[in-house]
Amino acid sequence: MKAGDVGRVITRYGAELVLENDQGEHIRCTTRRKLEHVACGDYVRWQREAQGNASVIEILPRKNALSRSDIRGKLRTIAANIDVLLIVNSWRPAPNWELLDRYLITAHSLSADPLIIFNKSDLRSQYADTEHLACLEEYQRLGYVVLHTQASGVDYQDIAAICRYVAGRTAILVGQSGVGKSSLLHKLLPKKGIRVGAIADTGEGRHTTTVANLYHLPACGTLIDSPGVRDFALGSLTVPELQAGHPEFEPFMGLCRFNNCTHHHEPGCAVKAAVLSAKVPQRRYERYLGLLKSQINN
Ligand SMILES: Nc1nc2c(ncn2[C@@H]2O[C@H](COP(=O)(O)OP(=O)(O)OP(=O)(O)O)[C@@H](O)[C@H]2O)c(=O)[nH]1
Ligand SMILES: [Zn+2]
Repeated sequence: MKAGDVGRVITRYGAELVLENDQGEHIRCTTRRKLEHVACGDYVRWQREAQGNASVIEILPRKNALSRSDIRGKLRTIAANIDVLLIVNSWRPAPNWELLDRYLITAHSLSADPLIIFNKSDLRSQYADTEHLACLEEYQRLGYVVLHTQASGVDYQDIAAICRYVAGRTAILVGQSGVGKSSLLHKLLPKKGIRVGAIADTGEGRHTTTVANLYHLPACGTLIDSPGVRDFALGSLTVPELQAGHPEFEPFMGLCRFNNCTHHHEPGCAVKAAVLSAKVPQRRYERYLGLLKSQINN
């Protein structure tokens, strides 16, 4: 292979990476110290060294990157180039609407498309109360795509719908504990689709659950997953990010009396007026205030 080929990082164990090239071949690679931040999902340029081993020489520009603190408190990039956030919720445990809002805001700040998944549809009639259903309807009215799934079910229509949504793009699974992310992953990835598992089988790599892996889904989609990816740092949202992550505020941007209006206590706030006239959903606005308070207190 010629020098300077492009590949995508499909997994990383310490200093060692596995890349995949256009032909679907896997290449074990090392990386130079200055490229230490290379992460699963990165597109890189690599070359064969004189000794025969492969080495990453450049990380190509990223669309975005997810990071989280490691055990020493150092911020590390854990995945890059994410197009879709699959935000998994369930009826039991009950929906955490504030967490959902945080993921939606984060998706917006990453320029990634959110897909709101409501798993455990078999428990819906038993556990979804009218308040929950009203909340969910608000998201649909705002234009968010909502998909109902049953990871424990034998029907694969839901899985096919997720794959269609992701098609040709790279997704991650996020959501609170117990909603069924692992169950959905197992249903999404019948064994043959798990390329990294195949490497582990041939002894080329070690399989550890904390390492982010890139998987191929049906319909040419890609999924990056690891426990670390599932709960990447959600803490650091700025007030402008918070506001930009609320599409219902958009028609009123620039109409508040103060340029830097937080839509909280300021007089002449167009967003507050819109809440009073029911143009902005009351529940979303109240949760926005809660998030605003937690960001300011941070
Ligand atoms: N009734 C029902 N139970 C489900 C469904 N999907 C998953 N479960 C169950 O929900 C529980 C939690 O599922 P997991 O897949 O482990 O959830 P998770 O989101 O990966 O949880 P964490 O690993 O803690 O983040 C398990 O007991 C599953 O069997 C579903 O569609 N219906
Ligand atoms: Zn305002």
